[in-house]
Amino acid sequence: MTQNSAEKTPVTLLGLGAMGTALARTWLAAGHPLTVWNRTPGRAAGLAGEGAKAVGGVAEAVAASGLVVVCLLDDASVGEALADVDLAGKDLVNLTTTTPAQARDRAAWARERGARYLDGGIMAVPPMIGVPEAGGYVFYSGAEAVFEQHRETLAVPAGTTYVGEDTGHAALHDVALLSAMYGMFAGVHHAFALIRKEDIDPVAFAPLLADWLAAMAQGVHLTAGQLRSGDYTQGVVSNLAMQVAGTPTFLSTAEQQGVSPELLRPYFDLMARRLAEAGGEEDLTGVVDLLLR
Ligand code: FVH
Repeated sequence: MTQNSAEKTPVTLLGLGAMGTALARTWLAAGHPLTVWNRTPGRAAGLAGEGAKAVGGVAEAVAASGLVVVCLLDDASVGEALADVDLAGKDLVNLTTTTPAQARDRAAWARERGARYLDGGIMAVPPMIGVPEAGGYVFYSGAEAVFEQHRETLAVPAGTTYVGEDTGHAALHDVALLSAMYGMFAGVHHAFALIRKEDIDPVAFAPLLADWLAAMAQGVHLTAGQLRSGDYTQGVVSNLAMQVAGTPTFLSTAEQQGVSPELLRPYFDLMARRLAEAGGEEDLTGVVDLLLR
């Protein structure tokens, strides 16, 4: 059901950093009555000029709306900001990046104070907020009733992906995707280091790298299928024995190019361990099991 302007859900937003400010602008543009609070009040001035109600106290901000969205630096700042605030009857949606355990603890903390709780993990940077074609979205987990009731309002800044009642799962999805991103950037940086001292234009090299990574990213589906079936030899294209045999080439090339192997070597060590334990017919998927403690 689409709300007309007069029925738009009032929103309170706590936190006007780079992300909070971007979120705020989208709710204002969509016609939601918006109350904002920030620890450093000066950051609210611009939004007040755009139609937000900027208040000086966090309790006043929370009292203004049934839906309270929090986007602060970290979990500690959420606890600090809301320590003495009456949350009874509120729907608290926390978009602050946390660990899964912090999200679950924060949900219990909110319940004890009479609030319903939904956790969010933002898969976007501020310029992607309010730009649907940029592809940004937010993982949500926790109280499904809160998600359903506010789905339309939550979809204003970015897409929404609900990942279940376990409150920790939005944070877990968020951190898992970002961890994969850091692994990817580790490889990207190693690749650029390899060509850095040569007469190779990094700008010309970049599309080759990006296209290769995009093609190889399809491998996550094969990995997922193998993890689900438990058969890591299923559909193998490049087996582990062949890949481990190739690792000296990568390490020697790094040596010859004057590049530290410190990003590659830990992964190669895991590949060699898995080869020793499980044989060479598998894919790389067995490394997942080696990481589990
Ligand atoms: N910006 C990004 O690229 C990422 C994208 C993915 C999601 N993250 C997470 O979003 C949360 C907020 O990030 P942000 O970009 O808005 O961060 P800052 O610009 O640094 O603003 C931080 C706000 O938190 C307030 N704050 C800090 N400590 C406290 C505290 N103890 N009590 C109350 N408020 C606090 C700070 O207030 P002030 O310094 O202006 O007074 C800002 O409003 C974050 O979890 C990212 O991981 C963003």
